[in-house]
Amino acid sequence: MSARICDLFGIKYPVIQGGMAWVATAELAAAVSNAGGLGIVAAGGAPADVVREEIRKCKKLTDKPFGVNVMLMSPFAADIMQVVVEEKPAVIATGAGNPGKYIPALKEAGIKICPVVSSVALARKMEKDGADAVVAEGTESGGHIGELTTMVLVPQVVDAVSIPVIAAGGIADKRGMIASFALGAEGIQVGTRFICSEECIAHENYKQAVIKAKDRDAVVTGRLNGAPVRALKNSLTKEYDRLEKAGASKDEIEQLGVGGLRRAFQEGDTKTGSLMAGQSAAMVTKIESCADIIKSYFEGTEEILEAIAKKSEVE
Ligand code: TUI
Repeated sequence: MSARICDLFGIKYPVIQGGMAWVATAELAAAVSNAGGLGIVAAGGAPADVVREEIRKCKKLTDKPFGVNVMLMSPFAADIMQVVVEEKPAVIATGAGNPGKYIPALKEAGIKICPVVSSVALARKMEKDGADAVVAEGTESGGHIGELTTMVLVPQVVDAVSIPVIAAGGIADKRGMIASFALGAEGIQVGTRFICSEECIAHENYKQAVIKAKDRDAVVTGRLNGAPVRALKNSLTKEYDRLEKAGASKDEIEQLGVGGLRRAFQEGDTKTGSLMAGQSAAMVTKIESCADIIKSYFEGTEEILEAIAKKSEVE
């Protein structure tokens, strides 16, 4: 089944790298694409000219297909879409909104469209509007998140659409990948584990924070103001909670987070930086190359499949 995803994107392994703001640079995206997955350059909150440079840099670092993720809450989203139409990466992924109005121009440019969705309704709408695939992203993910878990979202999206579904959220090893395939997904999106890749240029402190994280360390802030974000617990997340509980205004709370990702990614500020990461941070134990990370999802899968066959035998 994964062949549909591999054929669609022109890749060897059905592994898509998550479009992590700041973290998903040209270096990371090119490394994932060179290793046979689909690397993604994330626009995050960057202006359009910066995104154009990052796309051009990625083109220099790989001759394999890669994608660009546009975060639709960005004030620059429309300008970035124009850049994407001009630069023509193989794939566009979107997050944090409905990309419907951009789809005709993207299709016209021959770019494959793969929106990230956190609900069945948006998945259906995206298929109707012409998306080529959807990423069904569970609440286990890092960054801006929806409500439903990967376990319940993926099969519902699979039942609702006939385009390929890529599972995301908490898929940090081959067990998660096989479980995703059991749910009907045809590919997986991996984010958090790629933060801890050799090729990711995030500050070493950010990577070590992910490696040190335990099961309940990836917490959600911003639930009350309607923009929930998952990140590793630190002084910043505690201050968010305090302000929210004290009834601070939306503006005041948003102000707190300004520059947070940059502080974590560039300066390695693990206290007041925003260390966005998914729940699977606790399952990431070392820094490896992107090629080794991808390989680890596909080596030794037979044992798991044999064990599943035994456990699900009917007498
Ligand atoms: O977009 C993401 N994850 C992100 S974006 C991001 S950048 C950021 N920086 C600072 C503060 C906040 C965010 C970090 N992480 N994931 C994909 C995703 N999309 N998750 C949930 C959604 C989503 C939510 C609501 C998609 C659509 C939607 O509603 C659309 C509609 O109109 O129905």
